[in-house]
Amino acid sequence: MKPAEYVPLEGYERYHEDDMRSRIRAMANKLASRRSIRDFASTPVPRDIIETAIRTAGSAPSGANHQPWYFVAISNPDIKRKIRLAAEAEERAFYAAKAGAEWLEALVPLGTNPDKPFLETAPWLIAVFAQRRGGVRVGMRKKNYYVTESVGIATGMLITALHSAGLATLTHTPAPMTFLREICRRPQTEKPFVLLVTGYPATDARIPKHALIKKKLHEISSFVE
Ligand code: IYR
Repeated sequence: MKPAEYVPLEGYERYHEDDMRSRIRAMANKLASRRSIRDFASTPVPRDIIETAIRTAGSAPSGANHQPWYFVAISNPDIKRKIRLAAEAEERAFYAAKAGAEWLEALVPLGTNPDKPFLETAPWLIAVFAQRRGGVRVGMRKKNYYVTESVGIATGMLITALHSAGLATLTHTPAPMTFLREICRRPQTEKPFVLLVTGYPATDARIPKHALIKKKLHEISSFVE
């Protein structure tokens, strides 16, 4: 095995501290305005914007740089319908009993139910898959590392990229999601991770008040200096 090879760091930008403050504040405000949306407009979103968002997600850090993710972006109405029907079937079982009392109680403030019309209304569904095996190049069959962490980070970056373009998202996780693998024709070695719904919010979109409760900085962090 060849030892590591190196190249100089390129493209890094360093800012003065006052610029850092205004940049990080602008980012904080922009990201804090993100809301998960369930009321989507059917307005189309150009494919190239979704492509750029996925390219952004693909730049995420990952275990051994194996990039253990795969994204299937769906705008086809027939496939969206298939996904809606399969997801709603799972959700009906979930809400009927499978979830259990504590979980259902936790969902009450969100007002969610088994009906998922947004899976057809929203212009794009992005199915995110996690690859148990792969490597730094496509087609490799090595073991992947920190798969969940890596795909979680990539999904966060995907949401952030879409939000920066003015697109709303919903991280949707019908359980189990195995139907996604079949509908998207992905191999057994890939695990459906999340179904990201994206598009413009409907003009009359509402969000649950519950979503506005955010923990304060001192409640989520401590500093050891
Ligand atoms: N997957 C279900 C239930 C659900 C679970 C959690 I945790 C949520 O934060 C929201 C919903 C659904 O989509 O309705």
